[in-house]
Amino acid sequence: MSVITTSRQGDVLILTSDNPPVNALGAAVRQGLQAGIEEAAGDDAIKAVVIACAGKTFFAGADITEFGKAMQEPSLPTLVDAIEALGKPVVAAIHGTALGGGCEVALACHYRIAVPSAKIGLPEVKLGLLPGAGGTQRLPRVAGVELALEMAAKGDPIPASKAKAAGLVDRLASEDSLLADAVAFAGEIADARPLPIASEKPVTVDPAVFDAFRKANAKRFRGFEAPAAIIDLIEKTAGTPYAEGVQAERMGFMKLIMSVQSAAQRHIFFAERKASKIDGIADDIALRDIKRVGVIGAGTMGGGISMNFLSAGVPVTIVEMQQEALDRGTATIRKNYEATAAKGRMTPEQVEQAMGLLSPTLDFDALGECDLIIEAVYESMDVKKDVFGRLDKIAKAGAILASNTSYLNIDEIAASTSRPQDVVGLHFFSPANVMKLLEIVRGAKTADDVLATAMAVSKKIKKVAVVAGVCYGFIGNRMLMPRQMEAMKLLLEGATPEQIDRVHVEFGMPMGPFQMSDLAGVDIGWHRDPTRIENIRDALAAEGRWGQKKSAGFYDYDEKRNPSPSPRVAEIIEEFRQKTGTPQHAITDEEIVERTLYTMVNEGALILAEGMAQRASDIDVVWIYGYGWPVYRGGPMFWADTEGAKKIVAGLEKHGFDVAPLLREKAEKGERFNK
Ligand code: 3H9
Repeated sequence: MSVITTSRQGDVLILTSDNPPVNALGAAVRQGLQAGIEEAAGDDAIKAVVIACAGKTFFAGADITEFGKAMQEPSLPTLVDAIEALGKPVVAAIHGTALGGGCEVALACHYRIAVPSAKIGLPEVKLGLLPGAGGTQRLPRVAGVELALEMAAKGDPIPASKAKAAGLVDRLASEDSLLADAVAFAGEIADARPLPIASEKPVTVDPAVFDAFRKANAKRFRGFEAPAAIIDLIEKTAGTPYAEGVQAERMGFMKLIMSVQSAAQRHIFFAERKASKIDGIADDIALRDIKRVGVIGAGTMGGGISMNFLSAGVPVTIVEMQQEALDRGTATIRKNYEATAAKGRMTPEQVEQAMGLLSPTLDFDALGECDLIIEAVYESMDVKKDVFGRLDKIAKAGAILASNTSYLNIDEIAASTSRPQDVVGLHFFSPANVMKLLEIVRGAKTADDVLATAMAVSKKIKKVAVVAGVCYGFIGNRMLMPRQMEAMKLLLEGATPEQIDRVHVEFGMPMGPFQMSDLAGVDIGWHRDPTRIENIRDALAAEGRWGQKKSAGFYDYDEKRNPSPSPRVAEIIEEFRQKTGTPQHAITDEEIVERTLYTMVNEGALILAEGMAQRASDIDVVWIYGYGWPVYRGGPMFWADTEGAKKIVAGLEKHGFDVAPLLREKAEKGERFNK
């Protein structure tokens, strides 16, 4: 059966696409739509056309899986021009998300009707691309340059109501009668002439908007090629006829689709979706029912974890040992919600709704009614074992017992219960209510349905989850260790914190290793004995240089938290250089990359070979969503592929590192980590 079905209602021809899951505009869809347009052109009895989609959404864009392959005719640009040139009104009937090519099809239609819940957007930029089927030309003409810049350069979809206000949607349909409303609309405008043709509209613009937009978003766009290309393109073509503009768009699209950045961003799009698939577990495995969640510990982590569930409408029982800590934790949760509401991202009613789902208590036994209990207490094996031993006695049968440990052995924790099959690691990243990443740690005895339920729960609370095996630091923190260690050694050998951080920031990280230490707290993990000074970090901590919170760490900070190089830190580093007798040499930026980033790839290769990550792309997802690795570099393993394993092996050997056997094998065979 064709993916496009045609039907008629009176003199309206309805073209309906049914190409699950998201009605991507693959070759068959394009061919079917073109045939429908030709049918309408050749039949005088047809006065108007409606383009609609079955299933959960209007076209969600070009079929990304076709990129890089020979393009079958008609191409999307050809198709959208044919729709616009039909000479009879075409109405787009939009539900779900009209994205990318889907938005471009809608823009080529003469009229657009959408249900209120629909969203419309040009997310190509998130794939390192620019809209390539007229979007950069028709959208400014239909909705104005400013909205076009917002939508195309940032890539976030807008709701139907906003689209209506901007003239991007002509009419809102009733939520449950879109097709009927669209057909009625088509009937009303069947004879209206001239047809509103987007590509023929003039663009009016104040030339100052472009620089203002660049400036306002400089931080967000730093390092990315696509947003700059989109802004330049819209600016350059704003005064030119459509035919010229669309030509420039085509060239811009072809250039970006060949770029490493776009390959990296498309890799991450699919990697994120692949990460939710657990090897060896069937998709349809029966899940455990999670109606109430328990959280042990109302500190920063426990509070943040709780917020994820409260925001998703799941009741939470939060347990502390002292009333004061419980009150403080509850107050922080409320304060965070109120701050979100103050920014307009939540209503006061939603704040109360979320808070209403929270049951703070000092009674550990109250966890007995929870289906999933997450421990977020002090990072000590003895403490964790004690907590799990107590949980074992009171948790209901079948409850999932999770630890938020960042490093510790889940199997050892599980062994302190009589039900290791119910124990799993759920490693949230701080701040837990904000960070997208969740490492789900699979213990030796973790049951399949526990793992699958944890994955389903992660989706419910809008996290991107990755399955990790039991090893010290799991995937993310384990790879962080060689980086931090080398960064410290480089200081002794002659580098400065500023140089090392600059190299990382220029690479695209949000901050370098020392800026990160200062933000997280130099005192984290410190032994708290000011007389025991074994390394630079101890020396800083002993002097109260605990980072941003003390206005002094690896940097000095002014009252606005602007950092500057610290003469005192330079002295401390010098003292340690002398004390340890470390020979100095001029350290190049290249050496910093090799020693702090190649070593991460090396650790990633070990993790992969040991089966601690299911696939290389999972490691990439961890670093993109947990540590701010630049998405345009596709994560450490994708980046390793673009550098080439050979070059990385050579770089590691130059500095005397043990090369992971898997990395060496990739280098010898000329293979990539990500196929
Ligand atoms: C473009 O349009 C270029 C044009 O300007 C010019 C061309 C010349 N293609 O996300 P989900 C798959 S660029 C192929 O889990 P949700 C996805 O991989 C495109 N496949 O569902 C997954 O497969 P699997 C611009 C696609 O409900 C399955 O569909 N458009 C595409 O959470 C379900 O996806 C975009 O960038 C695609 N375009 O979210 C939109 N989209 O089951 C990209 C999805 O095997 N898509 N798949 O893992 C999205 O943002 C979300 O998928 C959407 C649904 C919001 C639509």
